[in-house]
Parts: sequence; structure tokens; C-alpha cells
Amino acid sequence: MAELVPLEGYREYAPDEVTRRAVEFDEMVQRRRSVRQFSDRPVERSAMEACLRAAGSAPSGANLQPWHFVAVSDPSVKRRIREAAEAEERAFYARRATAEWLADLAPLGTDADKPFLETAPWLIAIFAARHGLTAAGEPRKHYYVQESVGIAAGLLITALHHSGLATLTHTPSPMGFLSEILGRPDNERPFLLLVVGHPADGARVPDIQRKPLDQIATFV
Ligand code: IYR
Repeated sequence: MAELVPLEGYREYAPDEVTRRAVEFDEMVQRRRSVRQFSDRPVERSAMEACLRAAGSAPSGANLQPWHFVAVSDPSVKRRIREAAEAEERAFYARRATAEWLADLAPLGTDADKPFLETAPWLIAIFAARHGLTAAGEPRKHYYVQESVGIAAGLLITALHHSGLATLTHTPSPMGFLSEILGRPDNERPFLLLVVGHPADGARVPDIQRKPLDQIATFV
């Protein structure tokens, strides 16, 4: 039999307060934009630690928490990541991407140059552990790995934004070089590379719109 403990920490609000908080949170989150022009202004490690703890609170399959985050601030490691990512991106933009894909990316103004991988104070490489390891080193099954790590990544982006930091989700493909450079074990696969810092002065972003609620949600 499971040993359950009392639910602690849950806060109850009156209905109008629930709506007010939801609206306020939406307004806060709507201000988040993916940024590709970063300042080199430093960010305290303590801020990264708190955001990573928040990410680690995500729900996961059987609570096995199948994620690992590598927070990189070492300039020489950032340089190696930039060099490897740009090599993949050059192949992507020159050969791998279909014409349709390039047309879809055109409004974002992206290209194979990724200076932000060195300029931004932090890179967070998120890894998904396809299976765990027992104390004896035997594989231990993980469940819903992509879903779990995706939820943790979303929480992390939201925590960073809430803290006043800009992010870019960057997915050079393939990302195997991250495992190698960061020395991650074989059971982990690179999931996402997050670029974190402050926007550069005068940073500019694509003119994009979010789908209205009636296009993204249905009430029955
Ligand atoms: N990984 C490339 C290309 C790219 C792909 C998608 I889908 C984007 O939303 C943005 C970029 C790059 O980072 O440039």
C-alpha cells in the first residue's frame, strides 16, 4: 500500500481571484519572446539554480524525473558548442532543409551564424534520459520521457522569463555534439539547447502573432 502524505502548499483562492491571477499570469507570459540578439551582461548562477529547481519540479512518468540540465557559462565550452552547432546549421541551411522549410523560416530571419551561443552568459543543454540506471548500473525503464522533459523545459523557460531573462530554444540538428562536449552518458539524449541572458540593447524580433484562443482551444 502506498504511504500518502497530506497535501501541503496548495493555496486556495476565491473564484474572482483565480481569474485575476490567471489573467495576470497570461499577461506576464505573453511578454515572452524568443530573442536571438543577446547582451553579454552576466547572470548570477543563483538565478539559474532557482530556475533549474523550478524545472525539476515538473511532473514526470512514474516520477522518475528523466531529465538532466547542463548549465554552461565557461567561455571555452560555449565556443566549442557554437563551433559544432554552426557546422550542423551550415549543412542545414545549405543542404538539409527543404525549400518549404526554408520558406517557413524566412520570416524569422535566421541563418547558420549563431554568435549568441558565445555572447549569452548561459547555455542550458537539456538532456532526456531514455532510461535510468540502478545503483548496480542496470537499465531502469523510464516512461513518457519526451512528454516529461518537454514539460520541464516549458517550466524552465517560464521561470527564466518570470525572472527577467530572455531565452531562445535552439535545436541544431543533429545535437549529438552536445553529449560529447558535455560528457553526458549514453542513456541520455540531447533534447534542447536553451540560450539564456539579457537581450542586447535595441534587440529586434520577428513580427509574429499568436493564434487567438478560438483557434487553439475548444470548449465542449
Ligand atoms: N535550427 C535552425 C533552423 C530553425 C528551425 C526551426 I523549425 C526554427 O523555428 C528556427 C530555426 C536554426 O536555429 O537556425
